[in-house]
Amino acid sequence: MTAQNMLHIPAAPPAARPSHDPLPFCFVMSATPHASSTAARFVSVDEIRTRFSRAMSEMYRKEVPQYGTLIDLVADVNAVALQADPDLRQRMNSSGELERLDVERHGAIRVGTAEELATLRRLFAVMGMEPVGYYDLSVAGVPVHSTAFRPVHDEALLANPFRVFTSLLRLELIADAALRAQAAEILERRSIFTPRALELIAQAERDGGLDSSDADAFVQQALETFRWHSDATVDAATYKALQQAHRLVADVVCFKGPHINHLTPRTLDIDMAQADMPTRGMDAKDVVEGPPQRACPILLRQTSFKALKEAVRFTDADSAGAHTARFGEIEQRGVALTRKGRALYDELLGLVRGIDSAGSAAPDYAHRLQQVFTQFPDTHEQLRRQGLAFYRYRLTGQAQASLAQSPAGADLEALIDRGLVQAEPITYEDFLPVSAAGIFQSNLGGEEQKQYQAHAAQQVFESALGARVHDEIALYEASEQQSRAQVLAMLSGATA
Ligand code: OOG
Ligand code: NI
Repeated sequence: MTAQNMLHIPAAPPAARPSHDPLPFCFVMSATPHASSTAARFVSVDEIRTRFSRAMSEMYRKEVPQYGTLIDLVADVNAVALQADPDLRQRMNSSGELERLDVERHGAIRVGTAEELATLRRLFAVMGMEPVGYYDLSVAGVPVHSTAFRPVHDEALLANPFRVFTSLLRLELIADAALRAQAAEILERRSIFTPRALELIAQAERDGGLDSSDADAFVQQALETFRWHSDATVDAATYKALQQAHRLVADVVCFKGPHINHLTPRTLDIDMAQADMPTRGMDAKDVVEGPPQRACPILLRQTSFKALKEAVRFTDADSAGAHTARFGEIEQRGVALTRKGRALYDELLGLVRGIDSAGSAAPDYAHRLQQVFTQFPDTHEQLRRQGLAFYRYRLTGQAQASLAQSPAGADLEALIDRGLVQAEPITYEDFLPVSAAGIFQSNLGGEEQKQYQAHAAQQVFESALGARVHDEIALYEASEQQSRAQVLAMLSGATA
């Protein structure tokens, strides 16, 4: 038996919120089937999420064939990376991430109204996905604010970490009052969920889960919300007017639903994947967003192929046009940073981007990024000891043997030095606002740079959502803390 499966670490509770909080936590269904006989027939929320993520991937592969090419490229790059780096393979294997790698991906959608967002929250809850983090993108000239729906417990993340970056349009940022009213009115008229999807969500909430065939029906019905429709719901003139307000406004308002706009597999070597994209006929974005290449990857690095121009039809009989929204993206994930680590990341990134208003479009951007980030420690030992990144503690195989002979003390550092405990980086499961803005910008087609006098409006977002979002850093803190307590309890001979 390995130290890992001896530990049986229970799920971390969601981060606590102040009690004066007017909004409830989002409704969460149990990640494991209930013990009662009626509930035993339910499939786990992890299983529903896995089926849904697979179905989305199949649908998107048909809708955007280049996404299939990207999946193949990433599979090849990952195989090469694992072969070239046996330590990486070993680390990913011991953390359980090797198995999740092939199923791992995130997607993104954009909605127009509070009601749409609140219903999405309920839909994602059926699959064990909860809103994590608040991202204000208005600062980067994109009139939305966002959260990511994702699993929050360690075991659920290992089972399938599928995430959906979800943005709510901030109509109040459209300057022209008449156009704003028109957009709101168009959005009011649409219903983005099928009646059967709504019934199944209500059923899952009422009964506490879905059985296998209802889960399949739910996945099929939910898929309808995210499907691409080439028939716009407006005439060509309305599309054009909304597009002039911001291309994103047209994308959100003029269609039947929030089509999935990209899906993103996880690669182990984003630089290799980026270099390979053109050789497979993909028009890659110029720079990789996020931190530079490092020995110890931190947070998240992302790049994409540019959005495709797709034919659409407007409601005026003979009016055909084109819309640019859907693309493919790849990501490389590194260790999650503490608040201190994140502050350093933001500071260094600000230094690089602040120099030049062209931001990441400046010609020597990659070089300057690399230079400035030499100030960010790049060994796991330093990152951990300086409190910059999060780690999960485990007993090593050696610990079991030594434990039988002599009990150990409670000094974690000493235990690590003696080789009884190992610290393994906790993967960053979230997104980065500056990077997300870069991904938005590069995929709207054209040079979309608008200035908004807006500020973060997390409370407005949460009241639209009908729930508070989790603080992502608190989730990592809880995971680290729990693994530390568990290891120390094991070593002091207490039963875990
Ligand atoms: C979302 C862009 C953000 C990411 O990976 O940072 C995103 C969008 O374009 O709707 O997906
Ligand atoms: Ni993305």
